[in-house]
Amino acid sequence: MAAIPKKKLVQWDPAEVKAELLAKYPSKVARKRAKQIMINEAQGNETPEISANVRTTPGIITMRGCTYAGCKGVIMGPTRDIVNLVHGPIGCSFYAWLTRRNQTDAGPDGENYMNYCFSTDMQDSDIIFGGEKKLTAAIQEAYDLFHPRSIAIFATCPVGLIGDDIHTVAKRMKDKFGDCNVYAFSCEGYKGVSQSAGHHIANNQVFKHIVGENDAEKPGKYKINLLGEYNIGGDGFEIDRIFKKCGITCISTFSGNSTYDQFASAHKADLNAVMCHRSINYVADMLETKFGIPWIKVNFIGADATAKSLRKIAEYFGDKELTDQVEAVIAEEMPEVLAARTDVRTRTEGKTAMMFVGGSRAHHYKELFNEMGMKTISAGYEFGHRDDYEGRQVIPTLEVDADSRNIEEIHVEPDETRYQARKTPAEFEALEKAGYTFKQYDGLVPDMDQGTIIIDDLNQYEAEKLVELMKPDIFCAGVKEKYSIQKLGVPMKQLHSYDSGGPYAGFKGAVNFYQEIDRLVNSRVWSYMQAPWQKNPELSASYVWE
Ligand code: CFM
Repeated sequence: MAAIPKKKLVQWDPAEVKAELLAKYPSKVARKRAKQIMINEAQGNETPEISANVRTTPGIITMRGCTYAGCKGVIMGPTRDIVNLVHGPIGCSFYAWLTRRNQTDAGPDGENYMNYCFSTDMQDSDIIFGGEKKLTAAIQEAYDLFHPRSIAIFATCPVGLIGDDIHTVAKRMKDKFGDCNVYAFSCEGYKGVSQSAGHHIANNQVFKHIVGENDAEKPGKYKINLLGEYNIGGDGFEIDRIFKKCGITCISTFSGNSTYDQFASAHKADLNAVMCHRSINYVADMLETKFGIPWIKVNFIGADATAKSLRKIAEYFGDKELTDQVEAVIAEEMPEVLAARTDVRTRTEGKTAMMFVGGSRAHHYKELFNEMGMKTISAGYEFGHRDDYEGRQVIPTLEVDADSRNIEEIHVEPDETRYQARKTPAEFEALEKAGYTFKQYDGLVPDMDQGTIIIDDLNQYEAEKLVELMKPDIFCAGVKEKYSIQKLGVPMKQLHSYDSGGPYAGFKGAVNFYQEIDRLVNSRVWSYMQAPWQKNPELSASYVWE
């Protein structure tokens, strides 16, 4: 690999960059990847729509995770009082053991199993003779030790391959205990093309087995659920602080810093605010159909976006008391944010960023970079669907392929006793006439500038090429990308786990982010780096098709 020239190129041609990214691939792979690389606003691009949520080509080092990761780690991981028992080899559990930095507050009861790692530790003999007995014994052991109110079982790849019936085992144990809800997730790693399938499997089961279980009235005047917020690096704590200050009651968060009872009471809220559209939009739809709770898209990443989202929540309730309080909170919080912003902008204005994260952050964090005067020149998702790029209007046109057919779609009807319209048709109409939008998300693409490059399921090779060609001032992705990017001389910020930083949500989070990014993009330390092979290239090879 050649050392990167120190001097920055001022301009790059997106069509040339795209051609360069594809140049080394065999033609079949190049054709497939071409559909996943989009020059924004179709400048000289034959593919006005992006191909997404499709299988990764074998052999390509994808940034994606597996379906089990999406189910066990992402959706169920942050709930503290459910024992999450993994049925599988120990490696799968180790991988999912608190590496996501989803934080929790142990709560007044102190019931918190987050720091434990529960696994059946499957061995060769279990693969040959079946693992159901071992699973039964593990569930019993967890119950005897902790008496939790709920045990969730997660299938890893071998469980699906040998055909252990985890759902029957779960049902049997639930009936046996009587005071512990036991259910299972068929979330084998191979079940879908990415972790996105795991989100869907997890959410479906939470909806079927938990939501609606607790009908007790919850105190609070303006009751909402926050869907798709996972309290990474304490983001959820900052959002909760702001809600409390505004007088907004959060009945449940799916699933940052959550408890079993929050899910069970979710139907008691009057509005669903959706943060990460990718991981949970279908739950918002199901909550609306079954219980009558409308949903809106919000974003608490970025101080301006936070203020906008708070105003949107207040407008829904349409109560002067709440509106005044929200305005007072914004007025109180913003001066500190603006002071920090003005300070960093003298150094960050005009710098460039690239972001390749999961299924929503590439969009959300663009807000923060905008606030710093920084331009996002290339971005994309690991596992976003077309609606996350292009907006929800494409959903009816999405093709159902063999992989998506694998994931259960729950058919939901209005609940006979619990369905309740939150507003009269006239009230909804008045809101919509005033420009209020429910159930709307426009996706990443409309927010990206013309000529920027949007890439789905970016891989290791393309990431390095992209950095080499476009030379961003900062690259944001995950730990798998971190060190190879730094070795290219470019600062790298993890936007999954936040490295060891955060929170970045809300007002205080924005200040944190400005200051950290300012330090990163204005430090020259990485540009002095040279990897050993850049100094002394020892090996060179070429592909057979060259
Ligand atoms: Fe939603 Fe997430 Fe994301 Fe996601 Fe994730 Fe994550 Fe993410 Mo890592 S739920 S899609 S599966 S916002 S773990 S908290 S950072 S890839 S962009």
